[in-house]
This record gives sequence, C-alpha cells and structure tokens, in this order.
Amino acid sequence: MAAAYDPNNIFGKILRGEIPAHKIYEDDVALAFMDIMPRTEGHTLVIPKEGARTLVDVSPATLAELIKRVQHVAKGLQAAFQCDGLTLHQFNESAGGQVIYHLHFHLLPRWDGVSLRP
Ligand code: DGP
Repeated sequence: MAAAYDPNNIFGKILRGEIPAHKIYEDDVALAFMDIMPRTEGHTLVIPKEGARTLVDVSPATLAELIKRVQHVAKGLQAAFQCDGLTLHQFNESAGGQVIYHLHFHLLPRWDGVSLRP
C-alpha cells in the first residue's frame, strides 16, 4: 500500500509560501512553477493544491481539473518559448522515479535536435 501524503514536502512548502518558487500560473486548483533543476529551457512543474502523493491517490475530480491546467500551461510555454514540441513526464513512488512526494507533472519544451539535459 502506498504511503500517506506528508504535507512537509518541498512542494507543500512552496504551496504554503514557506519556500520561494518562480511561479508562472496559479489558480484555486493548481500551481505551476519553474523546476529548480531544469532539463530544458522552460522546464515547468504543474502541481495540484490538493495534498496528493501520486497519480493513484489524487481525487478524480482534481485530476480532471489539473490536466486542464497542464494543457493551459503547455500552450503558454509553447507560445513563450516557441518550442517545436513538448514532453510530459510524471513519476510515481521511488520505483517510478518520484523524488518529491507531492503529485506533479513535468512540462518540458523541446526543440528539434536538442536532447534533454541529464
Ligand atoms: P521527481 O519527483 O522525480 O519528478 O523530481 C522532482 C523535481 O522537482 C526535480 O525535477 C527537481 C524539482 N525540485 C526539487 N526541489 C525543488 C525546489 O525546491 N524548487 C523547485 N522549483 N523545484 C524543485
């Protein structure tokens, strides 16, 4: 069974304003901010305000609204960065590559012939 949500994670602290972030979008459902270790120019994280650990435990209602924000932010990144494409990454639990245990979507602007940074 997956562990419970712990609000004392870095993204929980960003949501509560306890640590700074470069925010690019916020509403009552979601917050989007720049990744501190960007793998491309414009690497952005979109998180729900709901305290959810993974894709598996977020409420379906929040997930339905959250994916609309992911699309909205993707359109904004495409316009702002004039990229050729976008990559969407999402990791769940350590086995799935998750490091911060607050659900998040990575949006990575991409350019033809340009690889992700390691
Ligand atoms: P993962 O859980 O594997 O999706 O990776 C977490 C991502 O969060 C990783 O790309 C780096 C980013 N990150 C970690 N700490 C911070 C932070 O304090 N601020 C911001 N903006 N991003 C962070």
